[in-house]
Amino acid sequence: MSTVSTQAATRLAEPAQAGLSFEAYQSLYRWSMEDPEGFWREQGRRLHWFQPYTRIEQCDFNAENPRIAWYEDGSLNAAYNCLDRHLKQRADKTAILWEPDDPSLPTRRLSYRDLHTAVCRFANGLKQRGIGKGDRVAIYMPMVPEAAVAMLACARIGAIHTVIFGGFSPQAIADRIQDCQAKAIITADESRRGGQGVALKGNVDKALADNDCSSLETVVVLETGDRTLDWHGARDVSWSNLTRDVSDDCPAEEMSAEDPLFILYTSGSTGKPKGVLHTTGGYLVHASLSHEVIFDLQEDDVYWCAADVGWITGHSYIVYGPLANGATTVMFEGVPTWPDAGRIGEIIDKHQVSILYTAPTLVRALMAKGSQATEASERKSLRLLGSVGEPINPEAWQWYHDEIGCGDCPIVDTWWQTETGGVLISPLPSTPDLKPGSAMLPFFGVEPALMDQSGRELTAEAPSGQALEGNLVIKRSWPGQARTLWGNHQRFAETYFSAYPGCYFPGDGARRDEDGHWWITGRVDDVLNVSGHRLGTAEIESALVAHAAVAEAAVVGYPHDIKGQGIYVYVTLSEDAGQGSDQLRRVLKDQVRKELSPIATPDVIQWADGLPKTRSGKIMRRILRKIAAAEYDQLGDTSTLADPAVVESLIQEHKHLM
Ligand code: 6R9
Repeated sequence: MSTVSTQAATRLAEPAQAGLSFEAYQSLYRWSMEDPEGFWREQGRRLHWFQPYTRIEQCDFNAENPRIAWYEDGSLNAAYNCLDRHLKQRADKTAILWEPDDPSLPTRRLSYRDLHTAVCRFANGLKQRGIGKGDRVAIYMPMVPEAAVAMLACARIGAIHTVIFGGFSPQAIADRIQDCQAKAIITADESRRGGQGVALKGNVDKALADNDCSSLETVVVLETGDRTLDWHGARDVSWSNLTRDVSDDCPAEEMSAEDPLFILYTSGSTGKPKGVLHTTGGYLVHASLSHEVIFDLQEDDVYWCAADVGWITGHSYIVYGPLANGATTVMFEGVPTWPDAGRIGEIIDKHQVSILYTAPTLVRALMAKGSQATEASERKSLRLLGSVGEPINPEAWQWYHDEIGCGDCPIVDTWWQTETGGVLISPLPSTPDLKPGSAMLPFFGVEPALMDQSGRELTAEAPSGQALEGNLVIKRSWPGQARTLWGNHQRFAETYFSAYPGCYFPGDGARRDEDGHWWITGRVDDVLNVSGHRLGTAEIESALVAHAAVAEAAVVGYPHDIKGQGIYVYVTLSEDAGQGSDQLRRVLKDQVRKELSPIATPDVIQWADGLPKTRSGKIMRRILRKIAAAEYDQLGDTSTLADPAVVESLIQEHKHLM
């Protein structure tokens, strides 16, 4: 394993090989704050550059026109760094260890050599279809090694991939293809989860049939089973045909550090999902450095991140970070609670997994099953646990620590986002006195601060031992930061840089305690976090009002034992829709599933004659959130309401529903 940086090792208390001590973390962090150029110049050397960089950072958090660039004059290739570079020493090491949904089917192991060959062949296939540098390619795949092959093949030829989560609907696929004008989509006949098959190719066909996706020329289909497919003449090609007569050799395209690597769509508080754009050099430095240091990666680790490649966690910590570090990364096709709650433990024992990285929602789901989740496995191979996606409540943290980790493994609670590319706030395994529920300390180069509503920096004025709470901001750039939103730099500026000029605003609230440790308190905007998935209330609302019976809909989150947040919907029916009924509730839930995704399905639908609005017509979600949480006595100031009587009737109806 490479050390934090071979050169910098002389300036470290000890190399990462032995695990970074807390003192080493502190001195490296200090270095990254006092001499960011020197620090990041050094860390950039962990990658292979075709053309070495001389410039380190050109960043300006300008509120109207932010500009972020790292290692700008260097050139490299992400796939080369994840594959070719390891062939000398690790050709036979397992790169991807694949565990199928059906536990009775065999595991697949792809060595670095196998993966390199598969990527080169597939990349050559894409080239034959006229795909090259700068073209956008959508990937809508199950959790199979070919999903990673497809990503890396795009990276190899300089095409920009956009992975679409396999649970998304045809409409969501079409929206993304249209937004980035994708030239090709790579999919499979089906995905298998929990013993059920989902027709991925069928969803793609529907997306393309019902929408104008004229940019799209090629559909590549991986055939994994015997599902019958509709083949569309020149447009569709099977994976096996595409790679039949191609060479094993495909030179890696020389990319500028600031050339795009991928777009990943994520929900915002308004409008359609945003195409978050990541570039090549800085992203890969950050993903690989954070992966090595935060997970204290050792050469013989079996590392399992139980996320989906459709999310940023899958990009940075299943594919790019681990493979850039030459690690063995586990990919799991299925559902962690199927066939039963013991599956996670069985996979850990079967593959001797040493590092497990997952989301609090899964921990809570297992916790609810009690001993069923742990009795059939030993989990002795584990030495480190990670958490990501949402705040982890202390009970779940403790259970994860005591039961899954047998009381022996530190937990790294990693706070970050699609937009941050990699982890920004997290303990290291060596951080003393881990606090359940706290993301603890900033990663190298990350300078967090707290703001109040009026834009005053709380952290600037308070003494270091004082506890504070406010809106979290990051005061300077880091290499993995998103550079823009695809085709909409203005929305990028407005969303992240306008609230607190000179700072990046992630949309989360946080607390810094007396010891200087950070606690993320959750979203402060209209974004929900349901089972670790980000969902915009606006998207769900527009899926609902698309139904003729709905005049108006307002969506809020409410506390949910397993999901963290559940989806609570207030619906005002249109005049001629008649009375609300359970039948209509089912229809509306179905509408959201189809328009967006099953993960966006409302948990509760409450009929509302009216919604609480200001005189200017803005829905006061704050009040709706309190009612959904049954906190009727904490509604706060209701004096700006146009019609205060609405609130009482909403409360009565809520009591009636619960
Ligand atoms: C990586 C990822 C980002 C949002 C983020 C925050 C929440 C993520 C967290 C956490 C508390 C943690 N979040 N990790 N909250 N503690 N350790 O999840 O990206 O899907 O973009 O979601 O998730 O609210 O703003 P993404």
